[in-house]
Amino acid sequence: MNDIALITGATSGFGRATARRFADSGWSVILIGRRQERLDELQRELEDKVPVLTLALDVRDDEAISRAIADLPDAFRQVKVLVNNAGLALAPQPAQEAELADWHTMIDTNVTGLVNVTHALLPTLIDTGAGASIINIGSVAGKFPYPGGHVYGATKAFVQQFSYNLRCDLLGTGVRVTDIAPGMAETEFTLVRTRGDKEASDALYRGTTPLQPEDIAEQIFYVATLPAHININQLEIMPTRQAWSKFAVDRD
Ligand code: NDP
Ligand code: 8X3
Repeated sequence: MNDIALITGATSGFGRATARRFADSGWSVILIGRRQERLDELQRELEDKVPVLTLALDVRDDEAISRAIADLPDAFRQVKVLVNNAGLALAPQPAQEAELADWHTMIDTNVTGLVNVTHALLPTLIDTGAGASIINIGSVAGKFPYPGGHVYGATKAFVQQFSYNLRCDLLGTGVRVTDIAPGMAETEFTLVRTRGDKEASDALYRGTTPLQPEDIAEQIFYVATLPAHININQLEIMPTRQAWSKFAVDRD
């Protein structure tokens, strides 16, 4: 039987590239996202290679998530790798100008959605045991504050600490946990963050060399396929052409 990976946010960016990466190496994939037509498209692309199950779900819907996991068909039941990737940033403006609804959406997706899927799959992953992995997609924004990062960065700080705390509780089960923290990567992320402003999105990536979705997919696959006795706690990955900046100071 093939190894099985469940990937959230598989309709775009890192998640879609990760689905392709695992399928290329013969893994069965369970793909979660809200956009059915994107899931169908990816299924058509991959199903000649490997078994593919698509679940058009919103990770914020805990009941739908736990029902879908409980009802997984036998051929997809014994999940070995969970990639908690679904997530988004909204409201790039300063905190004092952001809509409360956008803050809620980020928390509901990046925090609540991630714990919903994790909670539903933990018994399976523990049953899989040695070699199983939870790979959570955090961000450099969870470690380094920047203007406009407010709730987005805070949700990614949660992802880091939740990942570390999970490791403590899963000690002895064989289940590994990794927080992958990428920097600037060219996906639909900025299009979502700016509510469809293609020019702003293109401008952010223009004239530099951002990470590509395949770069992160390769790291996710690497972490997931290391020998079972190795746990990468965190991987922080930036483009070579991105670095930190100096502190800002308010002056008279
Ligand atoms: P994309 O916008 O390209 O992809 C986001 C994915 O998340 C889509 O597949 C989307 O699917 C899914 N998603 C969003 N909300 C939900 C939801 N409520 N339920 C189910 N799926 C959802 O962005 P990225 O690939 O860049 O983002 C993936 C992850 O990487 C996110 O967690 C992001 O925070 C993180 N990240 C991104 C970086 C970047 O610079 N791009 C850097 C660091 C971290 P659909 O809309 O179909 O539901
Ligand atoms: C996404 C990367 O730098 O836009 O998490 O916050 S950044």
